[in-house]
Formats: sequence, structure tokens, C-alpha cells
Amino acid sequence: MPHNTLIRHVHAATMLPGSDYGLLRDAALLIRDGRIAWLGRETELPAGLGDCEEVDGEGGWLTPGLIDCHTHLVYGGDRSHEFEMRLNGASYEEIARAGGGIRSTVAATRAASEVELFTASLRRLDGMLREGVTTVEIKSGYGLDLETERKMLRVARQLGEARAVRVRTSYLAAHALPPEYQGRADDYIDACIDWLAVLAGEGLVDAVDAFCERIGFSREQVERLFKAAKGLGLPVKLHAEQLSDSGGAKLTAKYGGLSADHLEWLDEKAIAAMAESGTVAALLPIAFYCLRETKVPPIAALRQAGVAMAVSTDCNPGTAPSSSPLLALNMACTLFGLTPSEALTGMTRYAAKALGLLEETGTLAVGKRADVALWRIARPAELCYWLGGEPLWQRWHEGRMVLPSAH
Ligand code: DI6
Ligand code: FE
Repeated sequence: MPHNTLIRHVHAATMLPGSDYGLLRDAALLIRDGRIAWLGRETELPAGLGDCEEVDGEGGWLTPGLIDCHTHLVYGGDRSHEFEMRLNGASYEEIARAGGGIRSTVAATRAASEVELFTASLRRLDGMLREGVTTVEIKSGYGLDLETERKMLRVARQLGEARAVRVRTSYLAAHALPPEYQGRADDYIDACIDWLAVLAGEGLVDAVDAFCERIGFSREQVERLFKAAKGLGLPVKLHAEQLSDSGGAKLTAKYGGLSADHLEWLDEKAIAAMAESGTVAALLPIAFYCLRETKVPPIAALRQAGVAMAVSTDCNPGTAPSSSPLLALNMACTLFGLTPSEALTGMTRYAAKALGLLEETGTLAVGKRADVALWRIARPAELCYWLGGEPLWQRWHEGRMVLPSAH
């Protein structure tokens, strides 16, 4: 049976290009069969819309459902003890040498059963949904062997079935070198390429990611992986220029990548290459904050070059222990100097672009999937201004209404 919903007495931040927030005041929005069927001024509502359930928005604001385009939401264990050790004087390197850091999460993720991993990850996902998320990207990368990478990706898919949310997976086996490949990074990349073919064949991979860094993988190693991805028809993206200028963003642009992420050390030439290839710059201010970084991504130059900037949580146990997209919005403004309109665009329209989903979601426009958030706020900037809070009132995913308390 078709399910129609008419949301009335709202203002809409459509996030369509052309003006800040794509504002539409005194609006109404009609959802029909999971898509936005009509959106406009309430006074211009056409007659004869047929039977529909009416929702009175009481002067609240509609935005596209938020899109978190870079997360490591599926992992085992936690790293709060390392946080404590660091504040008691241990350095990040000392902790890593003692078997901590990414390796400790890898050990915990390998040890966790699929059900344990699912349950722990679901709690984090629910935190995001309570803040209006309707699409989330989830990476593997704490398995570093075929079996555990598969387990992570399967859990990511299961999360998308358990909740009203769209999940896009990224294969991130090239995240760190596992202990069993110590000193054999090239062999490990060969293995990553073999596993990619297997997991892509199982329908578990939507995109391919890697960590291009002195402490991660070299440009040449990442390029081999990207070639394999292209051979399988999969889009690529990259953790690039987070701790040093390793040339990762330029490489991503060369392969027509969806996004290059972090980018604190991005240089001018790479910005031009990203503008040319339409690669999105995904900014991750929570990781910047937690690592107490001081070098800010070149926002003014990205803006000037017309590179689309997305904003995301980077939710992970090491450098961004948060499942709060609203916190990421605030930090994108406070730490990186994005305007609230740019930040919100970065978690809607440009985040959709970063996942190759702009045809489907990311703005409020007729024909798109009805991924919609209704907020109890006085103006859209409030979503960036307040640190967290609980401003979400209702959320629709593909037209299905889910109350924040009832995921
Ligand atoms: N960059 C990061 O900030 C995270 N991964 C990456 O490539 C860190 C992940 C972790 O410490 O667990
Ligand atoms: Fe990351």
C-alpha cells in the first residue's frame, strides 16, 4: 500500500546550491512511496494530494537526513585506557610499541564474535541516528586478515538491515601493517588485492580506501591497490595528508576518487587536481581535535578552488571516539572556520557526493529519496552552534518515519 506523508508548518533548509542553506520558509513537504513528491510554500500546496498522514512540524526545520561519509564505526574493544595512559605521561609511540594503538583494536576485533561486534557497533550507530543520520559510510580496516575484514563488512551490512539507515561500505584492509606481515608491506598489499577480489565478489564492498602515510602505506603501494579497485569497477577514496604531505590527494584525483579525507597537509597543486577531478575534500575535525593537531586544512584555498568540502565524524576508537555528527559540525566551524552553511552542506549535499549518492539523497528535492530530518530549532545555524544537545524531533529514511527514541 502506498504510504503518503505530508509534513506541514515547517521551514526547510533544502541544501540546494545557490544560497545559504537553500532556504524555503513556511514550507510543506510531501512524501510518496519513499520519495519526495512535492516541496514548496505551504500556501501553494496543490489540491487533490489524496490520502496522506499529516505531520504538524510546529514551525520546526526540515533538512536532508545527515550523511556521515567517513566512519570506522565497526570495531571491537575500546581504547579509553590508552587515553588515560597518555594523560599520565605515556606517548602515542610508547603505547603503540607496547602493542597498543591500532594493533590493540585489531586484536580485539579479531577476537570478537560477529554478534559481539554487531551489538557494540549498533550502540554507536544509534547515537548517530539520534542526531538525524540517514546514511552512514562504514569502513573495515581493523581485521587486516581476510576473515576479520569480511566479518567487519558483514556486520556493516547487517547494521543497515537492522536500522532504517543506508550503509555504504569501504574496504580499508590497507589501514595498517598487521604483525604477521612485519617488514613485508609489499606482500601485504598483494594480499589486500587478493582479498579485495574475494570480498567484492561477495557483494561486501562499495568503495576502496587506504591510509597513505609514513606510518601507513606509500603512494606506490596505494596506487597498486587503486588499480585493482578500478579493475573491479569500484570507486576509490583515501586517508590522505593527515600527518604529512604524502601526495595521496593527488593520487586520489588521478584515479577520479570520490573523496580525499583529512587533508591537514594538502598543498596547492593537489587542490587544483582535486578541483579538476571533482574529488570531495572530507574534513574530520574531531580527529584533528583529539590528536591536538595545530595544522588546519587549507580551507580558504579549497573554497577558492571550488572543491566540495564534506564534514564527517571519523568515528573510531583511536583518534575520534565520537558518534556525534553534530559535534563534528560544531568543530568544523570552530576549529576549521567553515561557515555553518558550509558545514551543514558538508554533512548533506557534499557528503552525498563523497559517497556517489547525490542522485539519491543529500538535498531536499522532488524525486529524491525521502531522507529527511525534522529539528526543534529556531534556525539552521543552531545545528552547528550547540555542542550536541538533542535537537532531533523526527527522522524519515526513504519515507519511513522513525522517532529518535524508537530505532
Ligand atoms: N587515521 C586515523 O585518524 C585513524 N585511522 C587513520 O587512518 C586512526 C585509527 C585508530 O587509531 O584506531
Ligand atoms: Fe579515518
